[in-house]
Amino acid sequence: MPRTVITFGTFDVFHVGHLRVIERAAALGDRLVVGVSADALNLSKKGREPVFSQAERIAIVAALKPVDAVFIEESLELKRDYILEHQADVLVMGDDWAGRFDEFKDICEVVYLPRTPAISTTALIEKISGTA
Ligand code: C2G
Repeated sequence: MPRTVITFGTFDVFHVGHLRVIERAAALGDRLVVGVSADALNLSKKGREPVFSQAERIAIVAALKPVDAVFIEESLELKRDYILEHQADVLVMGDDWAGRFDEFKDICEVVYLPRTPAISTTALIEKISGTA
């Protein structure tokens, strides 16, 4: 049986930190499925509209070589359903989420990877807009 890895994220203003977490997630299995946060979910999570729409963000993530499948993550509460639906063996998240998804250890492995230092969508937006 191929080992399926699942990860989630907004992936707005796609940057190398996003790429690195996706590459490292893919290396933990044979198949990588990525849930890309819906625009409405991002608004409720971060209190602002993403720079790129969910259609644009999903197109970027789907085009990446290590990514086998993508879907829209509509709600944080549906994580268990997504894991089961995609038959994921491993859930991978950056360590800014450390401990937050331990409740899924009954259905899959849960791995938190160290974030890539010194880069974030928020920092990029501030740098580009001159507010940093
Ligand atoms: N990331 C990283 N290094 C960075 C920035 C981000 O490793 N410098 C990782 C995050 O830890 C996360 C992924 O990239 O695993 C996507 O980050 P975001 O787009 O910020 O996603 P987030 O809003 O945390 O959404 O259901 C969970 C959420 O949808 C996760």
